[in-house]
Amino acid sequence: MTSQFPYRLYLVTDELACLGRDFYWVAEEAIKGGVDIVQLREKKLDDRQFLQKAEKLKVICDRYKVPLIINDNVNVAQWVEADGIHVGQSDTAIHEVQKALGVDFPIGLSIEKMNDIKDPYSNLAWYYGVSPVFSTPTKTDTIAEWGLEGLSELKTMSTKALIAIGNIKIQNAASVIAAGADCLAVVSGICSAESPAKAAELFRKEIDLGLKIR
Ligand code: TZP
Ligand code: MG
Repeated sequence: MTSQFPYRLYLVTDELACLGRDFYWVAEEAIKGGVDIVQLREKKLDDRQFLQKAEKLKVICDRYKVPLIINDNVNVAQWVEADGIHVGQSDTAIHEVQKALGVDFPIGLSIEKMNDIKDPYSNLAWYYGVSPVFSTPTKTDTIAEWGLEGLSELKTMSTKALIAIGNIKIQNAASVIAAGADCLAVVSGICSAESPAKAAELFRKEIDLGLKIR
């Protein structure tokens, strides 16, 4: 299953975290630096604004052949012919999303606690977002952090690709990979970096290091 998720560095967008710089510039720089999958996640937009952003971001992602995943919006995912959709535990239920988009449409699912993988529907997921590995000011309505030990334990319980999210920085990236993450999902560590390209490049180096030491 993990082999069907070959991506290593997952940019999750947040326009606010771009600190006033052009959103599309940040995304493109991040991709140039080594981001190989992108999720559009903008909580402050209405449906029309979200769709417009998705359309523009899709053009950039297509140019670099990087998949675009849409956060919790079935209509937008369909309209822009996204490469996948991501839902959290309190979003649209994963089986409803699958019903709407079809069995072949890739769906990422956030896992907030061990019990979440006991839900039989969780098996429909393409990957699990391990949320949050570390608590983060970017998203404060979270239950509890997994920590490296929780992440490693989850790895032994599931064959799904595990995407670590939550305060992932260049400084802890290698240890999160070594603990069992297949991919790192990053908001502020890339969007707020002085050079999003350089940050992505450094993340990729740490990911390679983490893969070697695990
Ligand atoms: N889900 C769990 S933590 C998080 C999301 C969307 C935000 C991660 O942001 P950052 O800035 O990389 O800590
Ligand atoms: Mg959500």
